[in-house]
Amino acid sequence: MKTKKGIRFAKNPEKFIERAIVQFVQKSPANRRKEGRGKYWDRPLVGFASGEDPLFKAYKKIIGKFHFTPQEIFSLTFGKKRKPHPLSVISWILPHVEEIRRSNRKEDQYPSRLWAHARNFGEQFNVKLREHVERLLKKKGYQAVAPMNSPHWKRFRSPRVGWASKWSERHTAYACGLGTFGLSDGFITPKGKAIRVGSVVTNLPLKPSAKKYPHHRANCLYYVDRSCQACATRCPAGAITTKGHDKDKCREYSYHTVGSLKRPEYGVKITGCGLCQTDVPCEYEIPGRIQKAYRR
Ligand code: B12
Repeated sequence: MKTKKGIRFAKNPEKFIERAIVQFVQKSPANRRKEGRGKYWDRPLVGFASGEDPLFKAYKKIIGKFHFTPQEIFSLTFGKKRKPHPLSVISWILPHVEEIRRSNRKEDQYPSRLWAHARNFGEQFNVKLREHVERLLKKKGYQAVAPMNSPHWKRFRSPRVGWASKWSERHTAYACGLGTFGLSDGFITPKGKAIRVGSVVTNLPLKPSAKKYPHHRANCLYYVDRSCQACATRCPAGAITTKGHDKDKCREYSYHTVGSLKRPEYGVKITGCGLCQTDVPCEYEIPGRIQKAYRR
């Protein structure tokens, strides 16, 4: 089977999968806005990691024992094999389209209606994209699971790291070489921080993507030279300081203050907030100064 541009699955499975994800984002009706014209998501970035990447074991310490390794979620889904197959992880970044980012940039207290719709309907699209990738791999004879679509996935408050879950899309994207964390905890990629993330674990062998960044905070100006705290200034909840991100304050604001009190005005169940993701130097790119340093 070939994609429209003639990429053969057997010859180049990484390119084939990347192309399939790009095409789904471009063509799926679920990525068309419910109100007005346009889309939620622009062209995605796609990366790959080995299921045996030592980072996944390290996440047991960095996040908590509860965080699945690829092997754990795969075995829970498909049963334990005596000799486990080598696994791969596919991760993608969905950048908000310019119009949605622009609408949120203008706000200083609550998210724009468009942003709230992207949080609600755009994540529904992300769920469909995870299913699409699972189906595609099954059609090719491989097993695949999107941890966030699995009944085994849960979110909760851990005593040590606060709000967390059994599969972190951002830590997975970091293992796939797609970006790094910022002062706000936001994940900063070559397409910026105004993004959402998704992933799938499979027994299809895939070549891991290069890891371009020297450490897990390398794309954030604050951690490079303390020159920026724009996300902290933007946060209407006072949840971001030089000590980092107060997840309880952030959650209280985006779920309670915006999510329940203002919900009727948005007409969607989940609104998000995302002011820290827009009108900041890392909104749509890795800040220029950091990019230049990578080129040297
Ligand atoms: C729980 C949750 C929340 C909680 C807590 C967020 C958090 N920091 O974990 C609350 C309710 C506060 C929240 C808020 C928002 N969320 Co939220 N949330 C999640 C969810 C469901 C789980 C996150 C999780 O498991 N985290 C695990 C914990 C441990 O991660 P952490 O504390 O950030 O990790 C830190 C340490 O591990 C540290 N670290 C220390 N040492 C090391 C070493 C290494 C090697 C590494 C890699 C890291 C590391 O790095 C991190 C940063 O400090 C994910 C979906 C998913 N399954 O991933 C979405 C997700 C994180 N949320 C997302 C978004 C968009 C938001 C909002 C902007 C709301 C909105 N949509 O408008 C806000 C603000 C987010 C922010 N500033 O982080 C996106 C992230 C987009 C981005 N650019 O980062 C995600 C990935 C959803 C998605 N599918 O795209 N969210």
